[in-house]
Amino acid sequence: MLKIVSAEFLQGVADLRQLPKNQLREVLFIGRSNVGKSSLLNKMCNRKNLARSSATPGKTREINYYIINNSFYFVDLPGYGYAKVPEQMRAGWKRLIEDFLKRGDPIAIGMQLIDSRQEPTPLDLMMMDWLEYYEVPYLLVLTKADKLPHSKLLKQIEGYKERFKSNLTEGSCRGIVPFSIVSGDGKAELLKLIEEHLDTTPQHKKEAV
Ligand SMILES: Nc1nc2c(ncn2[C@@H]2O[C@H](COP(=O)(O)OP(=O)(O)OP(=O)(O)O)[C@@H](O)[C@H]2O)c(=O)[nH]1
Ligand SMILES: [Mg+2]
Repeated sequence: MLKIVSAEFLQGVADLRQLPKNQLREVLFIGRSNVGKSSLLNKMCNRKNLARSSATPGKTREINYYIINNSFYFVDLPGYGYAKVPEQMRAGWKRLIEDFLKRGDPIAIGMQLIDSRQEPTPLDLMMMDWLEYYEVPYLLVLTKADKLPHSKLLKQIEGYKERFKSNLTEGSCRGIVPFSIVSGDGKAELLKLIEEHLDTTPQHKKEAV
C-alpha cells in the first residue's frame, strides 16, 4: 500500500499559466464546497492542517498543489456549488476546471467527492460528465460516512452503484468508496487504488483532447 512519507504545499494556481513547471502525475480532489476535499487530503497525509479546511466556503478559488513523496501531486480543486458565489465567478470556475482537464498533463486519478448522505447535485453530475468526456479515471468517494447509520450507508452505496452502473462498467469510474475522517474508514482502500493508478500512469504528457 502507498505510504505517504512527505507532503508539502507547493503553490496555488489561479491561472493555468502558473501551473508548476515540473510535470508530475496528479491525484485530483474534486467536489462541491464543504464536501470534505481538504479534510480527505489531510487525512491521507496524516496531517492536521496541510490543506486548510475553509471556514468560509466558496472562498478558495485556487487550484492548490501539494507535492507528495517528492514524486507526485495532490491537487485540491476549488469547491463548487456555493450559493452565494456571483455568476461571473461561477463562469470563471467552469472555464478554469475545463481548461485544467483539457491540458493533457498526466492525471493518475480523480477523486470525485459526494456527501454520503446526499444525492449528487447537478454540478456533481456535470463534473462527472467532464471526467468521462476527457477520459480521466476517477473514484466516487462518499464522504462523512460516520454521519450515517451503517445500514443507511450501505443503502446509499448500493444506490450509487446502481445509478452509475454504466460509468463503472463502460466509463472511467473505477470504484465507489465510503470515507470518514472520524473513523478513517476508506483510507486504506483509497491509498491502494491511488497507488495502482500512479503505477499505470506514464509521467509524460498525453496528447491534449
Ligand atoms: N463528521 C465528519 N465531518 C467531516 C468529514 N470530512 C469533512 N468534515 C467536515 O466538513 C467541513 C468541510 O470540510 P472541508 O475539508 O473544509 O471541505 P472542502 O471540500 O475542502 O471545502 P472547500 O475548501 O470550501 O471547497 C469541515 O468542518 C470538516 O471537519 C468526515 O468524514 N466526517
Ligand atoms: Mg478545501
